[in-house]
Amino acid sequence: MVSKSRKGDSGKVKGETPAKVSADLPSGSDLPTHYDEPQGNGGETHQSTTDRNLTMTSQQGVPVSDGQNSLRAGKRGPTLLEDFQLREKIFHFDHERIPERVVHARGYGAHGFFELTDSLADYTRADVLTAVGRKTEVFVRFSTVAGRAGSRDLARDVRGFATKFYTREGNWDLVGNNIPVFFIQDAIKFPDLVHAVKEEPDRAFPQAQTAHDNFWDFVSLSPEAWHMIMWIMSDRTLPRSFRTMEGFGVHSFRLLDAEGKSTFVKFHWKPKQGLQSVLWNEAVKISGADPDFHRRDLWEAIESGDFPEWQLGVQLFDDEIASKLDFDHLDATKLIPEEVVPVRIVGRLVLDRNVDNFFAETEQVAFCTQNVPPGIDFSEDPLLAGRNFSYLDTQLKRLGGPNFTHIPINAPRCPVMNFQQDGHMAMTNPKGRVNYEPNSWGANAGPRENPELGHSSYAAPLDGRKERIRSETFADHYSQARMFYLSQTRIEQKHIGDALVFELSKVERVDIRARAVSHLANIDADLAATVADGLGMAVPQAAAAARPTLDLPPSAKLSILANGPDSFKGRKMGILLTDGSSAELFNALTKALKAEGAVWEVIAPKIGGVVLDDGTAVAARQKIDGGPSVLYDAVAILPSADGAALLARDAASKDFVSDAYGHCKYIGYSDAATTLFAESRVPPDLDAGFVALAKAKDAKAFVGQCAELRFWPREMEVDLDADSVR
Ligand code: HDE
Repeated sequence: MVSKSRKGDSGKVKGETPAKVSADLPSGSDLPTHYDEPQGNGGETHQSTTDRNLTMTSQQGVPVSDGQNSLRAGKRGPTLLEDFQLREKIFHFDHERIPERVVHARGYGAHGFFELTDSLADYTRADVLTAVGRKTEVFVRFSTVAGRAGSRDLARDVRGFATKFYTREGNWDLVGNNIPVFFIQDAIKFPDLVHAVKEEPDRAFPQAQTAHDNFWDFVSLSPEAWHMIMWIMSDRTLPRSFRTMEGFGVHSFRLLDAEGKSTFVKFHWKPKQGLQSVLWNEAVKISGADPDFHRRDLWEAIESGDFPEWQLGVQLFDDEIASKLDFDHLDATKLIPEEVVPVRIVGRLVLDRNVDNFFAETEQVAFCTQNVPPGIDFSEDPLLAGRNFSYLDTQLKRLGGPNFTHIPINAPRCPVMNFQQDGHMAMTNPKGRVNYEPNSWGANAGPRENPELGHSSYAAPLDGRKERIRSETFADHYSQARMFYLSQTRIEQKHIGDALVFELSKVERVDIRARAVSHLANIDADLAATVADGLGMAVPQAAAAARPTLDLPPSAKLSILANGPDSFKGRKMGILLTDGSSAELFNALTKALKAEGAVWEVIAPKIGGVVLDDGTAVAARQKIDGGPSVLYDAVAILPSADGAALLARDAASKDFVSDAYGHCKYIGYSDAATTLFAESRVPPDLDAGFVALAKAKDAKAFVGQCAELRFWPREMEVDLDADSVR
């Protein structure tokens, strides 16, 4: 029997793709369907095959004849429980999710390698840090902390920067952040910190942000958090890209040489792409325009062959240097300025391969701070001690059993030999009769301990009373917060003030706002006054401080703007075109961008693209509504005269211009673009951030100018809050 394709049915015909069918199928067509074929595979988008190698199977390897129709008793009768194919497919689907990470749930990873360029053999016996030229496979996962796995990329938040080195001596996980200090000094406070920052438990919002009462309540009652507060209110928490962030191991670790001699070490990642962040107003708009902004950026850079690269730096110091510091290096709320202990560059990290599958690799990767090869060891930082417990424990919950090291992304690349066995999902139990030690099976005895090669801990002399107490060397909470603030450029200081005012304006309880500002009074009087003014309140009395704030020398390395790139390489320009745009300008601009190693996207009134004035058709990457200027580092606005008149009537086009202006971007423009500017809240006297593109040669100069990334003087003109820093 042939039944008719009903309206609302997919109307698919065996062997045809739905697209083709829908294009060809007039409504009410009499084309035959598969509905009368009890065993047919539905003829959906896939054709059936007779090739055994291409044959779909169940998880048990049983070939599947029809994956689109369940087994039923009669065409319109009940579905049968006997249908093991249906049950297996649904069963597997039901269990696709694993618990998301309790923090750092949203993340994105890539593969690459680490190459050692300078040996640390004088300090450590770790192969990964002594074999110059050795390339060690790595997997890196970047993340935000507070939001859930589906939250947006550009939340104001610390970024995780976790690296798994698959060394010849086992996995080394350097699980760091893009900020060198942390909120708290003792691991026992971590659950409170995380509860306070995440969504409030009764209402389940706000998601992925610190701008709410619970967070500011907690930190205003925790003076130790205030150095970190300065960092998270800075542009560090709004990175332009994972590629433009630094990374830090945060804690002091130890390097151990063959004799067991210890040297303290702090690890740094320095991006070759230079540091770069976005503005808050931009971040808010990017979050709507492209919630996947950072993951897309990393994916696209790697796919295009523009492999991001970082240098690995180490700060090495011993007890003597440590004893001369103004603070205790075991306190994770402190950093060691590079001016005090210089960073020595010892290697490079290159990310050159995207994952094949996000879940299998990025979601299942299990970082553990306690994964260290021989020659690397821990300091007595109490935060690190807590982490060394937490990470292993959390994997059991997330990955369901003790054999998560058998999952390919977590499996060491060197031999793994021991007598551990069984458990959920065991893939590789030891072979043979022996599964214990000591044993007397001679040549078949299996693996043995190796005191010479094996990991050994630093023989730290210990003494002390067992008690719950914080060292008085951890008591200065404000001096480095002040140092950080004073190390920023004026623009960056303004952004910190703006962020504090923004966040505290979202706090409903006035007493919490006041308590927060009382800490600022210990950090910088001007900042406290600016923020109090921004909140419309009087400056409160300074919070009681255990130690007076010291005036430490500023450190230039702490500023993003002082450590930016010197070219537009790896950046993205948005080029707005219309029909009739100048081919000469467009070609010259794209040539200059290519020469610079930059990329571009064409934005047009229609996604089908435009026809330039020489008749060339150019495809668009974005329709104007989907490609706002916040997605680009700089923009070129090159409409024809007719095109500009058209765009001047379009809200999205006007936003494109006014946002690029408001976000201090460099704007290249054709003569005709001024018609659009006149309608787009741009003052008639164009500032020096606007670059007229009349001739082909102007394009090169424009791209050169874009190396500065932003035309900062404009910020003083476009923001009411700028009055505070004039
Ligand atoms: Fe984490 N942290 N953390 N953390 N952390 C986790 O481990 C924890 C801390 C960091 O991409 C969890 O596998 C405690 C500092 C990163 O998979 C968990 C304490 C720093 C990632 C955990 C800290 C970090 C995590 C959640 C205080 C910077 C993501 C899922 C003692 C140096 C790794 C997981 C990835 C993830 C615990 C503090 C960085 C729960 C108890 C300080 C980059 O184990």
